[in-house]
Amino acid sequence: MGTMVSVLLSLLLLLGPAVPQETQAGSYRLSFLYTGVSRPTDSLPSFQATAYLNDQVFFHYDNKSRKAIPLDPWSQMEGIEDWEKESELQQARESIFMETLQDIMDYYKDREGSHTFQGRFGCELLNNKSSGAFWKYAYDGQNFIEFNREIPGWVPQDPAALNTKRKWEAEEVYVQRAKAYLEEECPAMLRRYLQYGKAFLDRQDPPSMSITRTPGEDTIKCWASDFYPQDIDLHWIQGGNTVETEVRGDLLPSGNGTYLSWVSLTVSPWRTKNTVFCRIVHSSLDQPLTGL
Ligand SMILES: *[C@@H]1O[C@H](CO)[C@@H](O)[C@H](O)[C@H]1NC(C)=O
Ligand SMILES: *[C@@H]1O[C@H](CO)[C@@H](O)[C@H](O)[C@H]1NC(C)=O
Ligand SMILES: CC(=O)N[C@H]1CO[C@H](CO)[C@@H](O)[C@@H]1O
Repeated sequence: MGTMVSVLLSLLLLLGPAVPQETQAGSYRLSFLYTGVSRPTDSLPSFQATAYLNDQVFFHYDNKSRKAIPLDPWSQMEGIEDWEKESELQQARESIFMETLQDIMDYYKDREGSHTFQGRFGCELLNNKSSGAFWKYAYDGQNFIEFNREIPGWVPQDPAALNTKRKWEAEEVYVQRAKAYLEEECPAMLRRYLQYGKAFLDRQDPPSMSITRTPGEDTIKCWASDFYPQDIDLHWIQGGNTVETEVRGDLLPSGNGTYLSWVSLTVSPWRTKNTVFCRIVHSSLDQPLTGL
């Protein structure tokens, strides 16, 4: 039981999910996304964890490497984290997380097929003050259990989660630990990371524009690439008026933390080259970019 307790404590200390979202000015988020699957494949490890600072991937851990591996530019920030310790922490969390997945599958006698367990947790700072936190789990895509800081305690959202709640609240200190993680430790970690990485998160990378036309198709595309932050306004103008967007491409992280987006336009005879142009508005630009 002693081992169980210390593992659970470290789990509570460390658990958190994160999903990339836009953040308002002066607001920063540290978040974690955990995914466990009952049927791992070559490309899908049984367990993986991704940590984010705002919408930027901070580090990645999985059941194959068993190591927390920071991405650029974080990997070059000497002292931002002790990666050996972080790896050990993720290993401890992995075992609790996978044990919980097993408990749920046992409860439902879900022996067949592939099952997924996900956890998301994290915290936010607004003007250096703790401004939000969350900690929740989903089983096969359905809400499973969530931490409520007011109660404080775990709120089951699924019959099997009653057992999980019992386990995670077996001692009052577990609950206090989870609350303290969200309200104190996580914001403190985030403050520390910001000492190293605030400038990177605050950076303004201006988009570059390009127009492409696929031969044989009657649409042209206006691309904005390599920009940061994510929020962008990209549209076609015809005869001085904004053309209602027909098709817009998703914002795709380019792999180095910048984004890519496009908007297409059907070329018809009345839209001549001279009257149609593309316009990009982004926080990094004093003046909108225009062009064809
Ligand atoms: C942010 O808040 C922490 C804790 O309240 C404090 O120690 C730190 O000095 C603050 N930092 C800034 C830049 O205000
Ligand atoms: C990001 O990657 C894109 C495409 O690989 C490249 O064109 C761009 O210069 C890179 N931007 C930065 C800031 O490294
Ligand atoms: C390398 C390694 O530790 N792999 C582990 C991944 O997870 C499975 C199931 O949880 C373990 O059986 C492996 O040992």
